[in-house]
Parts: sequence; C-alpha cells; structure tokens
Amino acid sequence: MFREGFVWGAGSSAYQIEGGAALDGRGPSIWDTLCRRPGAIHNSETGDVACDHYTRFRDDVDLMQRIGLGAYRFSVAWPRVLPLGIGRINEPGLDFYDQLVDSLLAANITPWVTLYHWDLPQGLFDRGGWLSPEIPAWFAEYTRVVVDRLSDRVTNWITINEPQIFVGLGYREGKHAPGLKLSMKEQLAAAHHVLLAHGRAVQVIRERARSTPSIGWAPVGRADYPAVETPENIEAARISSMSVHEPGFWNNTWFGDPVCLGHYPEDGVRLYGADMPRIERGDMETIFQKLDFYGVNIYSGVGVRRGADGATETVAWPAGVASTTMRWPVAPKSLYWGPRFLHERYQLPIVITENGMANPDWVAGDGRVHDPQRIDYTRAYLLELARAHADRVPVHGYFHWAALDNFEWAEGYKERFGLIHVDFATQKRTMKDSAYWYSEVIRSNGKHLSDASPFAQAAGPQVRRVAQETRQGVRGPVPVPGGRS
Ligand code: IFM
Repeated sequence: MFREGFVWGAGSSAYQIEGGAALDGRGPSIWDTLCRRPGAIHNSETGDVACDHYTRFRDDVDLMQRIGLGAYRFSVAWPRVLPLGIGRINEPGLDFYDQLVDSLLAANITPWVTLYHWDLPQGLFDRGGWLSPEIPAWFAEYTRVVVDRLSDRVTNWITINEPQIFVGLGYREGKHAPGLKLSMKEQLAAAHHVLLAHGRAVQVIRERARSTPSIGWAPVGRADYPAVETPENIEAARISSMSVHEPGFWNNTWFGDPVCLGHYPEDGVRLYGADMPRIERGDMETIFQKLDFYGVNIYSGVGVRRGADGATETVAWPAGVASTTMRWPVAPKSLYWGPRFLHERYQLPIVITENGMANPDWVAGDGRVHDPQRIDYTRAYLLELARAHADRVPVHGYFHWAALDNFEWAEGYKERFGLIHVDFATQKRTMKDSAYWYSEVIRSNGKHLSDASPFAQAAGPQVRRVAQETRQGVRGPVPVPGGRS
C-alpha cells in the first residue's frame, strides 16, 4: 500500500509543547510577548508550561516508542539556543536538543528537525524581525549553531514551517505573533526575507552537515480538488491549486515557485504590481536551492469544478458538512490531489509533514480516550494518500499532527490535536484510541487501513495485541487504560 521504507511519524513544535519558558537561559520569543497581550489568546493562556516536554521529554519519547513511531518531527526553539537570536550561545539549550535526539535514536525513532516553527527571538523582532534585510544572515547563523551540534546524528532537516501562516496571520491579520497588520508591501518584504532565510539555511546545512542531509521545508498546502473527477474539473483544480488568487498568502505558489522554480509566479507579480518586494541581484539564486523533498501540511481542501463560462467554481459544502472543532471541513481528497499537483509542478518527492484534526477529546469513565472521529478522519485521508502512491506520486512519509495535545496558538489549549491526550492540570498523558489504531497502521505499513471497522478494533483485540507485542518487543507494557491487557 505504501513504499518500503515509508516514514510513519508524528510532529510537534517547540513553543507548543516544551514549556520551560524561563528555564536554563532560554530567551523570550515573540510568542511569549503576544501571549501577554490582553485578548490575544483564548483564556489568556500561554506556552509557559505547555506539555512540560522540556522536563518530561524522556517519558514522551517512551510513549512515542510504544506507538511505534518511526520518526518524530520537532522544532528547535531559536531563543533557547541563542537567547537574543544571534551572538551568545546558550549551551543548556543545545544540551536539551542533544538529549532529545539521543533519546529518540535510542528508541529507534528518527529525528526530523524543523529550524523555524514561529518562535522568533524577541531580541531579533526588536531589531526588525522578518522585516529586516539582515534576517537571512541571522537565520544562517542560528542554522550553523544547530547543524554544528546535531548533524552528526540528525540527517532530516526542515527549514521553515508554514510561511503562509506566520506571515499571513502574524504580519497581515495580526492574529498570530507578532500581531501586526502591515501594508501589502511590508508583508511581501517580510515574505521575501523568509524565502531568503530558507535559502541561506539550505546552503548552511549542505556546507556544514556532518552526515549527508535530506532537506525540505513545510509550507501549508492549498489543495483544491475536483469535486467530481472529470478531466475538465481536474484541470480546473490544478489551475486553482497553483494560482495566486487574491492578495494574501493562501496559495501554494507565492512561496513554492521561488523555492522550487527560482522565480515568483507571474500571476502574483501582476497582482502585486508596485507592492512587489525589492529583489537584489542574486536573491533568486539564494532562494532557489536544491531540495530533497517537498514537505507539505494539509488538513483540508475545497472541491472545485469548471463552470459553464470555463472559469473555476468552488462547490459549496453541503449543509452540516463533517468538520473538526476548528471548523475545518473533512476533505480526504486533499491528500490525493494536493500531493499530486505539488509533485507535478515541483518534481520532488512529497512528505506530508502535518495532517490531523482537532477533536473534543476527554478521558472517559473507563480511563480511556475514545476518539473515533480522529481514526475515521486519518483513515480516510491515508487511503487517499495511498491512492496517490498507487498513481505513482512519490510519497515518502506521513507525520500525524500531533504527537501530543498542545498549545494551539491563538486558540490556547482548547483545541486538541494529539494522538496522546494531555491533562494540562496534572500533565498526565493518556494514549488515545487513535494512538493504538495508528500503531497498527504503522506496524502493517498501511495495510491495516483496509480494515473496514477500525473502531471496534481500536477498542478491542487490537489494543490487546499491540500491548502484547510491545511487551515482547520493547520497553514494558503499553498502559492499556481500564486494564484490558
Ligand atoms: O498546530 C498547528 C501547527 O503549529 C502548524 N500547522 C497547523 C497546526 C494546527 O493548526
């Protein structure tokens, strides 16, 4: 169903899980600052403690091993490593990532390191942040520090997570850090610097890595798919998925074309006109670095069709459409057409660096967390990903978002994305039914997806079998809530 060696993983990011905000010399980030702005975050919550992963990472790695993850994607907190963003290195911060990497490797879990998942050091924001033309050099310095320390053991690198979101929500809509609403010209300048920072980071990794690196990035994927799969609708979806529709960043190509093709997309250049960023000589060459994979985060999508006048039309969602607690419609076809269109355009192997859903999970009276929606969602999406693979789209890996429930940015702790439930008052972890189900998917390299009744299985014999296998294979029993082992 999936290629041999397919990477089965789960992900996280530093600010969303680490906590330890004031520990061991970590500097403040723009998210620490935004979390203190009244009204910015649901319930005034912060990432100060989050999942306390900074002190509990060994237990968390144990849980990941029990699920059977082959890979774990995490991000390095720039201000933990360089408290001011540049200059003085904070050794205890680097030690933390050293130990995390060692624990993962000891558990047979391959680390995938993201360099930037939104926690810009406040010190650099004060010097201009993403608006400063100096930031590609700052990011290169930070990349050098991390690569010098971890690249003897880490080979999988992701430069930047979801530029569309942190520029769009952070510099355009003001909902994410740093909470700004800037002009289009300034937003585009920030986006250009992000692209340059990506390119500089790739260069640094290639120059300095001590083991042959595999490098990608993790933009968000806009996946418009044919509502009904006719040739006309497929073409309409392809065009729509690869267009810059309107001012803003909800598209694939504004960032994807410079990174993978070496130029901005023409429709965007026309749209932005005088707001286009200043492009210095050599910029596009810096941005356009060879990548080893195209990572992409896909959660939803929209069905489209070719209208009577030949233009692409969005097909309205039916009343009461299935959706997650984020109100994102459940759209499994996005995991077929998104990877397919992105591969057609950029000719790179695809890694799904994020996919998952927010669900109202709680620990039930039987001590377990029953999340059949997450199982159903993930199964449907993965079956579409398997279809892409069968149709020769080179899909090399899948990272479920997220390993643990965590701090969901402006939504605080109210949205739960994890395979592992976290009680934020006690820090108790509980594996959700989906975690047990996912371990079967991993163990069978996807064959388990064809099981038509995954819920009964997740609750019954399968749990017992996973528990038994884990007991024989690795480190002690899987904690089966309710003692059903
Ligand atoms: O939690 C986020 C993550 O940090 C970036 N991608 C989307 C996830 C869910 O909103």
